[in-house]
Amino acid sequence: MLPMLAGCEDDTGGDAASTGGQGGAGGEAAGGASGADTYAAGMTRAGVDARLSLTLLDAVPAPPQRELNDWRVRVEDPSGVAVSGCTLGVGLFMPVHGHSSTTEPVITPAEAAGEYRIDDMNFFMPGLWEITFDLTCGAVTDQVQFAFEIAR
Ligand SMILES: [Cu+2]
Repeated sequence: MLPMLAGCEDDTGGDAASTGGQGGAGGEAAGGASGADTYAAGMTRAGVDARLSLTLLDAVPAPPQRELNDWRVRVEDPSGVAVSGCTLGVGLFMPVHGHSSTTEPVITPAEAAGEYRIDDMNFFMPGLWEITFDLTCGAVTDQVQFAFEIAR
């Protein structure tokens, strides 16, 4: 564990610089009080520009938990048709603490159209994590965000 991350474990310091103010761009269909999504296999989230959508086909473990997580996702157009040949970027971020993850997820195209495996997403501490997908399918781009509360 990196020393700089140790401070994240407690939020008791009232004078800790408030880094709030970002996030919240996509808050539709939020389930929890903290803006967290409620995991369900097959849940679909529209992109911020409504040009592409992403379905979270399944997550292992489910619901998402601490340490390494493997997801399977499918890129779709707004009518739900799978879109092939896309490039995905995946970002993991803790908005409350202002830091990302320590490792890069591994993204692998799957055999089925529009499907990708996202392996080794490391939610290394409990709390709210935002998972942001940058999708590029030819000339069409969009961004899809999920947010899950990771338990201790
Ligand atoms: Cu943190």
